[in-house]
Amino acid sequence: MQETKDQKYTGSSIRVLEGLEAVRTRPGMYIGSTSTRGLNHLIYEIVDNSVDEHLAGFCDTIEVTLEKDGSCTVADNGRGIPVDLHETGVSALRVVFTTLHAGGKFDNNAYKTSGGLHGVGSSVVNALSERLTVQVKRGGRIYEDRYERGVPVQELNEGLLPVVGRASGTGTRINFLPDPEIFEKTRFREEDVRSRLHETAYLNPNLTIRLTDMRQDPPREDEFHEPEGLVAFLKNLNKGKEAVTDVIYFKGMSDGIEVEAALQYVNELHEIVLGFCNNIYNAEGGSHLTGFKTTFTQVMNTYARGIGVLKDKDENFNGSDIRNGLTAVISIKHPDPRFEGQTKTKLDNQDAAKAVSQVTGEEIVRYYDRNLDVLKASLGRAEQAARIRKAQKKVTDNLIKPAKFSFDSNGKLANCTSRDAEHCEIFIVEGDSAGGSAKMARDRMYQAILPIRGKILNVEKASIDKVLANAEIRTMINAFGCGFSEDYGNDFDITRLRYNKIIIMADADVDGSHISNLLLTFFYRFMPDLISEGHVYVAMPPLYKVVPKRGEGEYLYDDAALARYRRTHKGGFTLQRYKGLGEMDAEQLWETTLDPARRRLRQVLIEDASTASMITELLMGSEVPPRRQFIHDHADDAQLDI
Ligand code: 0RA
Repeated sequence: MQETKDQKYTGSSIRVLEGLEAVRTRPGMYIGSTSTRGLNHLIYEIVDNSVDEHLAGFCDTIEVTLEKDGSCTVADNGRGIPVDLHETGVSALRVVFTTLHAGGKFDNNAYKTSGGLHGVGSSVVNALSERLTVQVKRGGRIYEDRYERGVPVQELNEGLLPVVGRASGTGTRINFLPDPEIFEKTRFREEDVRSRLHETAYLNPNLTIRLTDMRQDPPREDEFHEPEGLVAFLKNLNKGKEAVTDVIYFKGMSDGIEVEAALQYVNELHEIVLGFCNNIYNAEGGSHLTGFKTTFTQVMNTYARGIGVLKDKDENFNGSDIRNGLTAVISIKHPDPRFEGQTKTKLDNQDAAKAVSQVTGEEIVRYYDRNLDVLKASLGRAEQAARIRKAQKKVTDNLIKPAKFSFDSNGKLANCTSRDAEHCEIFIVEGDSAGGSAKMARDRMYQAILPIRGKILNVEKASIDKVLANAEIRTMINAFGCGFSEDYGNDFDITRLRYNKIIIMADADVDGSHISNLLLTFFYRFMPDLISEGHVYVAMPPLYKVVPKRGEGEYLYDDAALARYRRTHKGGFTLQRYKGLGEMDAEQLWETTLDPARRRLRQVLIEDASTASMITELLMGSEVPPRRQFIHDHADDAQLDI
């Protein structure tokens, strides 16, 4: 084996190694993070290549297996990655797996069906895998190549891969084991993988994706095939909600860009509008959504005047009136997409806005001209929204003024002394008793405490006037100081934010996670920039305290840590399990949850497509371990702070 490795350091392969070394040094640049989310991303990188082969018209089935040994296998029945000699003198397949394509940064966003050697992302996965084996079935033979941490360990024969068997048909099978040196956790999360693969199936109606989790006993098998495509996706998003209109579906081409959309009004007081480009979700939206929203607003206002819902003297509905209760999925195919934004998921191409505008304009008119009853139901939602908006203007006007000056509307907020927002934090604490301890324990110069009793209002279910009348919500709006989204009639201004970190502190039980969910939903709807700009965190109190017979006691934050502790402390120790924050005294609360040097926070990210899974996902955000351990583990990973 030493021999094969030495062989590698010749000619062009040196460049190759340097490329993959960069991936190992800065994994976050290529897969977003090294948490479970980044780990799962490895699977999506490989699956996306098979999806490209499907889009090229040669593959209709993809099988994903989460293996017992912790590896993952992705197999497709496409043409098989080419194995013949590449101009560099080695098998084309090896070039695909050892060459870093395009300049990094979420490569999966690119459109890869332009006839080149697709397989973007394969080299990234290879670099981050302890081992990877790829088998290609072509021309009656099975070829194989193998790598360890991106370095080839399979000897070639005049540059060509060995034949390890015979079989009919064609296809590619890739098995990889994520490298524990890179990833904080190496167990794929089946629920996340399942929902992402299901989403992929919705976006590719002629594709079948199977997922088998061999780690479960008995193994769990799912098959995703969604011939109804986007319409089925939309129905799934609206599952359990009361429909106000049928599903409207259309598809068209403009300027070489394919535009597909599905929309439906439901009896809810908010909108869900999701954008996809080349089958990849755009968490930050972008030009396709702008194009859709602009034209949809125009067309609906024109109709509203046409059928007399709006009179001459009335002003137009605004965009969020029109989208009150709307669920929409806009999916485009673009030959050369560009992305911007914090996570490079915001579509930037201006021709996409034009194309979506044009197709939406034509198709919506075609549909509503024939479906007047649906039109009336849709406009009914807009009327309702406009009525609420106007009735509330006074309420919000009254609220805005105090919002900028008063910081405590009901006496419960224990504010911090400093006004230097950069260093200030506010803890939103579940329960009065934990709130009391937190007030005693905090660093009062920089840490504010806002106790919240019981369940806060579910803003998804309540009308805006109820939301704004809610004491807890008013206190938060007042305390944060930056107002709330113009979608709800205010004027959000993040530069006025008084705390750099907003930290949700709830028990690690069902009630606690429900409260976190409700708070996150409120932020997501009313102050989404707080999340997208990275100001929102979830505190993670420890689950256990262990005290050995001899030596120092220590806090453990999860079950894995406890298992590790058991392995390394055979001498016996006492174990205390914390059931809730209320069980900790002020000092313990400081040591474990408030002290910036020792606590553990999860930063909340906006990333997932469907709202339901989004909330669950939010709670799983990226993990920020205690400072010392963090600096030790990630000395040169500048992405996370604290
Ligand atoms: C380029 C050309 C050909 C196939 C592929 C790429 C290909 C790549 C991947 C990655 C995962 N599964 C894949 N399946 C196919 C076909 C070349 C030819 O046969 O002419």
